[in-house]
Amino acid sequence: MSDFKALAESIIKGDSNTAVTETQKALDAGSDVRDIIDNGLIATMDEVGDRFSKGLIFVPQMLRSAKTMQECMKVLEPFFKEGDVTSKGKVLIGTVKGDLHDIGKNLVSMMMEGAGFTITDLGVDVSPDIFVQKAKEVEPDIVAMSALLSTTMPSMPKTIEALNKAGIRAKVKVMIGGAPVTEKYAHEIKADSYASDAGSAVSKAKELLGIS
Ligand code: B1M
Repeated sequence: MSDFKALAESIIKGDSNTAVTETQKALDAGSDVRDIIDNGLIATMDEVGDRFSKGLIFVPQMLRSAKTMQECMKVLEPFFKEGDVTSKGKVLIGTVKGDLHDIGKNLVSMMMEGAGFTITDLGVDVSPDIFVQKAKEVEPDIVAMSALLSTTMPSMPKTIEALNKAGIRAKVKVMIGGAPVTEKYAHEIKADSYASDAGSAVSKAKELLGIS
């Protein structure tokens, strides 16, 4: 595992220029993209979350760190592409109603797109009605929901119920994820799949659609 101290410090400070330079440096030094994401970017956002919980930083600082991390992800995005990118299926993805966290959802989208899925990203704060309306338009193979707040997780079963009522639940697979979400919760709300991170979201999506 590489040392991402300077990268971590720049993300914590919200210093985008240095963070982008450090990300590029890590790539140039031969670090694995997955290592940079997991141990450089995500580990730092966990540290940011801890500092927020302890009252050492507040929402504006958390937001600056988030924006800085998104800049770093842009540097890494080209490396997500797999060789063969003929469409593997359509994925409709969004962060659920009431929830504005989109970094994890964006990472999942990028990796899925890189793996050959066609993504329709509905953004954040997506209500069950919008999921249904867009599912009718796009006819996705997978409806993917992200939630980062324990208070917004209940919007997941509400969305599944809305898909049911609209008569499209049987036509789509539902995948859920996000830090407070668990496999057990996925079973409880009758989602078809749960993924703990963006990499496993890709393999779970392939599994759901029976492709290798
Ligand atoms: Co917020 N926030 N936040 N925040 N924030 C958390 C989530 C929190 C854990 C911080 C803390 O207290 N330690 C806490 C939630 C507690 C809880 O409910 N369990 C929290 C809180 C409380 C809040 C506010 C309520 C704060 C306030 O206003 N008082 C507020 C809520 C706003 C709202 O949404 N309505 C808020 C606001 C914000 C910002 C806007 C400032 C900013 C988000 C900016 C943005 O996303 N554009 C922010 C941030 C940055 C965080 C932390 C620090 C980092 C989140 C992140 O981006 N992580 C976060 C603490 C933490 O996570 N440790 C925190 C990196 C990202 C790559 O990981 O999103 O987990 P993650 O995604 C992972 C997996 O979860 C998975 O794949 C990714 C990894 O590969 N995954 C999926 C995600 N979605 C998936 C979907 C899938 C499959 C996998 O399939 C569909």
